[in-house]
Amino acid sequence: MDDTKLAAIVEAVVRELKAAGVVQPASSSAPQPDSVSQASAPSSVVPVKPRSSTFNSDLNIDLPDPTTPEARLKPYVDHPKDAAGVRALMASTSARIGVGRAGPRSKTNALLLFQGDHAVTQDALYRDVDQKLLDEFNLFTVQTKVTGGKQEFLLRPDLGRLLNDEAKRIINEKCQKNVNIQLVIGDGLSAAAIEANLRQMFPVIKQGTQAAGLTFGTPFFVKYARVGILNDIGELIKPDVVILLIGERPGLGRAESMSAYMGYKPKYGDTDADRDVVCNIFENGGTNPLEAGAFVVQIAQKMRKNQASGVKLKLA
Ligand code: B12
Repeated sequence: MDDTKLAAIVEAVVRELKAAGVVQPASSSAPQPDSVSQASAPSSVVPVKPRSSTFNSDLNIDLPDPTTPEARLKPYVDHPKDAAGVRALMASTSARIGVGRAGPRSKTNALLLFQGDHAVTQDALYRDVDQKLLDEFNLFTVQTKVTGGKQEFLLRPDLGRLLNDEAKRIINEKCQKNVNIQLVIGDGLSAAAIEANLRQMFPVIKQGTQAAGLTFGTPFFVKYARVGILNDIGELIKPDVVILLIGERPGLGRAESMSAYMGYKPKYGDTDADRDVVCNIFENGGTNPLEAGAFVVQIAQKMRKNQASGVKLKLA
């Protein structure tokens, strides 16, 4: 496209913006060399000067925050046959429906919302659990065999299932052995999940265990933990039941979901078939963390009674 055609297009766009009141015409007494209005002057050269403080401040290109609950539920389908139906469908699911399209592409709003939600997911995955929270519950930290940071943790799940030698030494030194219930917290795949739920769930599990007349072992935190870490912990502490609170793989816009994975006398070679899970623990829409705490203690008692967990417990 030659410069003349381009300048004509720019001129037409600016004329429409002015007509719509988005851009104010520049005052003749105060020329604004960098403003959009200058582009309206027919010219064979397209203005490419960098923006400066004199850029027309009335031109607002910001969209409203797309992450508010109202914005998430707003339909963006052009001319829907059944507008109320689209709204009802959107309200019935957290799936991204009713987002419309701009030609073959996403609308800007839908794209921004996706990028925002994706950023929440990335933050939850790559961030460490707040040390202040761990201190609040006197949790000491040990680490798995992951040595290369989060990147290695994500690429090598096998290493996240094994305690390193230092961890074994510390646990042997600090933890009471042969307890009824051993509570362990692991970062897993979401620091946000632990931060959102631990404050509520920890006391319920501790008090529930003690109220049931059971011994509550020395709790601790495992960095770079996967579910399979249950086996190493079972071998070291020899508890009846291990409860592992761990961050679930975050979904788009859903990073605060935690799980409690549990096993009866976990040992080397145990698999997920030997374990139980209470999942989707979060407030407002998931399993409430207070209720989940009580439920987990009930399951632990059932495991002790039947001396089994996982599939064996279901068959008992
Ligand atoms: C990823 C995932 C899987 C992956 C795990 C592979 C992997 N290495 O990550 C795969 C596809 C294999 C899988 C399979 C199954 N899963 Co799954 N899974 C999930 C998911 C999406 C995330 C789990 C997570 O983040 N864990 C935390 C991280 C840190 O754990 P990890 O160590 O990286 O991975 C371990 C766990 O994910 C565990 N795991 C995964 N699913 C299940 C299910 C059960 C019952 C147990 C005990 C363990 C377990 O297996 C991994 C290896 O040890 C959850 C959804 C959720 N909201 O949690 C469902 C979820 C946990 N799975 C579920 C189910 C039912 C299953 C299956 C039984 C499905 C089936 N009928 O075959 C199988 C059995 C799993 C097994 N290992 O024996 C349910 C559990 C419901 C319940 N309360 O019992 C969930 C909650 C999904 C759902 N909403 O229905 N799963």
